[in-house]
Amino acid sequence: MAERSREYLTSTHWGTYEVKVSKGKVVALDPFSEDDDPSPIGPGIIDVMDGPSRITTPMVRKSWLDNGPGSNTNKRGLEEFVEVSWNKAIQLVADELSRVRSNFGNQTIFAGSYGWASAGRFHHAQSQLKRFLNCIGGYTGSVNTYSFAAAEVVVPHILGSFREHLDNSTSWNSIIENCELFVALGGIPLKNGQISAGGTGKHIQRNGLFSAYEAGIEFVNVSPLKSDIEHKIQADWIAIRPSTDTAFLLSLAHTLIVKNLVDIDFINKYTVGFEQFSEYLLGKQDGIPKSAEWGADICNIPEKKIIDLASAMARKKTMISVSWSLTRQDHGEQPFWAAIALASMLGQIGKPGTGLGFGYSAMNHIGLNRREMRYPAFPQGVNKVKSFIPVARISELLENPGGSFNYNGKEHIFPDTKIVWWAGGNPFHHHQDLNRLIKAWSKPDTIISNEWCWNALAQYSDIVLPCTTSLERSDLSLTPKDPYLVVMDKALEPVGEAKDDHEIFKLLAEKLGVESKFTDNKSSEEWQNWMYNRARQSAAKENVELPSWEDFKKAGWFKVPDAEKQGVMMEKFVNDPIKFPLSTPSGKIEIFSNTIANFDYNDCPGHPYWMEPLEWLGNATVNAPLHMISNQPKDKLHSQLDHGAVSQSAKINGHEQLLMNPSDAKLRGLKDRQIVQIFNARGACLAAVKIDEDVMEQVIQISTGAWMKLMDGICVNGNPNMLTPDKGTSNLAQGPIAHTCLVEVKAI
Ligand SMILES: Nc1nc2c(c(=O)[nH]1)N[C@H]1C(S)=C(S)[C@@H](COP(=O)(O)OP(=O)(O)OC[C@H]3O[C@@H](n4cnc5c(=O)[nH]c(N)nc54)[C@H](O)[C@@H]3O)O[C@H]1N2
Ligand SMILES: Nc1nc2c(c(=O)[nH]1)N[C@H]1C(S)=C(S)[C@@H](COP(=O)(O)OP(=O)(O)OC[C@H]3O[C@@H](n4cnc5c(=O)[nH]c(N)nc54)[C@H](O)[C@@H]3O)O[C@H]1N2
Ligand SMILES: [Mo]
Repeated sequence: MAERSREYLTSTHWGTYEVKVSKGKVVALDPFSEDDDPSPIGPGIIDVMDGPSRITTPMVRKSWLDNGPGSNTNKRGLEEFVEVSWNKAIQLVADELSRVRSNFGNQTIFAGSYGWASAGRFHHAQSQLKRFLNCIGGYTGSVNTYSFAAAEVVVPHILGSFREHLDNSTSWNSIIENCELFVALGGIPLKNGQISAGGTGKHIQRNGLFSAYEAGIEFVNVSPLKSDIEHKIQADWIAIRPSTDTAFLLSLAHTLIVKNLVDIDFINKYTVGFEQFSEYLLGKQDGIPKSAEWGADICNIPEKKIIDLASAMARKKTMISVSWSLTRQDHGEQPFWAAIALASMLGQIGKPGTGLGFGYSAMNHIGLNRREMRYPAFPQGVNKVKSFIPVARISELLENPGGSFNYNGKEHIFPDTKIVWWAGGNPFHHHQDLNRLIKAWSKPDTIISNEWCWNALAQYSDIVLPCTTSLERSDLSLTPKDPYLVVMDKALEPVGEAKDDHEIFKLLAEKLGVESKFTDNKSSEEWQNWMYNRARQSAAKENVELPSWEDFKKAGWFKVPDAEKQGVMMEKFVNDPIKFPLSTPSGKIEIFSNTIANFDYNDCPGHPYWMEPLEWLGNATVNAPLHMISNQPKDKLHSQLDHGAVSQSAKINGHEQLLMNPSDAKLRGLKDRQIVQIFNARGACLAAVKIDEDVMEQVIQISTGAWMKLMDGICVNGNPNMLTPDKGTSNLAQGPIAHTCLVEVKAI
């Protein structure tokens, strides 16, 4: 390649980097000049670009290759693979697609393919897969995310939309200028703010949080983990029992009523259904007032603390932030609904720096005061198949063909699944109760994956199609969530025989006679040019002038100017509820929702409601006395780059760390750095103990992301999803409930 006038640039979900290449190898990923708080995650890719963990040729599981689809499917994950040529691999996949489509129909192809893949607007693996399948009749897909499925379904009933409010969260600057008290359920974990889906230019969460602290704002960290807010912020730590936030919020709301602190004007003007809710809070029907005393008992928090906090929240300019993790729990709809009700009662929604926020520092774009931009995605076409699953019902889909499930007021049927196809996600990372998934995984005839590294997904497939990483192809990072548009340079030739996902689907499209439908007769470069120019046109409508494609490519990046005014969530509605009503049936905040009440679900009534979670410290047993929090890892994104040097350096003898309170360690005679087994009735994994007072008693914390590697049925690397329960949040959203999980720990 010719000499370049600048370093190669690349964009990842965790940041933008300058890539240094020497003798055909990546030797460094240096921080982007604009980023004063770069994430250390980036260089984690360097040592795993090639080597034994890289998939370099198409591979087929031996029984499948010898005997065809459906052969020895219980040997998935155990059996050897045979290397095949690309020609052969494409032929095998094309033949299998034709067999299944003509015998069973396209709905038997499951290609929800949930996952984060890599940044880059064009080489987005899921979009490529879905466009291809839409060219040949479609597939069964999935709806919602693992991140906050419960909120995605319930919040639109309450506020008219979830995404709109999330994407227009009140800016950090507005908080800094106006807020006095910041109450954070689930903390403000800077580890998570390293990430933003689709690319991150400049990391802003640390600066936001510390500037708020320096401005004198008081922070309260309501979380089982003290470290969910940096120690330097000196937050008041309320160590709440996991999965009890709804009870905590209800008891704050009850306290406001009995102390006459409810902002009745706000309630009357902007909400409906407060009456039903307050009857419930006061215990008019069930005889149980949801008082501070009641909440104290459930959450294991002193009653006085709840009363004092409620008063302080009413007295001061208060922001309530609810972490997304609160939705990844049994009845995960309720904490968000309860928080919206509480914030309404305080009457500070829609006002500068106060009210409500969804997960500050869950990602870098929350509170980032960016302009609202609209950019095109790689068009997926139209899916003719209408069957779908709520994303976390994957095991049930495979186990229960023809069975029914409830979702958001309707009943649906699980189709029969013959082919499962994953490109850009890792169900053996993200799904709960992996032993159940492994069993269900043996049902389909064929499992296909596009992957670049030999993780558990690749190992549990029949046909593995090796794809490039973003360092081996040109792309552009273009996401409305971040003001930086970044050229992603091809820094390296593809390793081995790896091909871009687009190229893989193009070959398949050619084989099945739909090539020009798939490519639209555009090359990859032409597609990128097309997407950029479309973005340019839409930016012009917002009075933002993006440089020409050529100038953009030359410069390497462009920053869209910040929004002129500090963003305030729901400001328009609060300033003028008649002109800008919410898209709810009443046009107002629905503290009581008739729509949801009419669904008549016993696990999701018409207003915020405390229901005991499936597993919590309130029903802990001698066999499972500890609550396990499996939160997001600080040194990687989910399972991505777990095999790389950055993630590996945080491990203890190759095992993931498990944080445990000194008293719980003492009770079990465990020492720091000791290798232990975490177990419950569903499964087990190994981990290394780290004794830490930052985690409350009876709770343990282990990050997600360790690659599943089984020995005698136990994951030796420490994947917590061996233990988590696989059940929907409720009949409403059917979201995942990973954070609701009881376990025991023992020495090995
Ligand atoms: N216990 C527990 N489980 C959880 C959570 C939790 O809090 N606790 N959190 C959940 C949440 S919020 C999420 S979002 C999920 C995340 O789950 P996933 O998004 O499935 O996790 P990733 O590891 O990011 O998976 C991305 C996969 O894409 C592959 N990949 C990267 N680039 C490319 C590419 O260009 N092409 C192709 N074909 N593949 C590529 C990577 O190698 C990787 O295997 O996990 C969920 N699971
Ligand atoms: N470095 C890094 N950053 C990430 C990711 C990653 O994999 N790595 N993943 C990204 C993705 S996809 C997502 S969806 C977001 C998720 O963002 P979050 O949902 O915020 O992620 P978590 O780390 O699971 O949870 C945040 C904190 O909530 C606390 N918590 C857990 N259960 C409870 C509870 O019952 N009550 C209370 N009050 N607190 C509780 C935990 O102590 C935890 O540290 O993070 C994103 N950011
Ligand atoms: Mo997520």
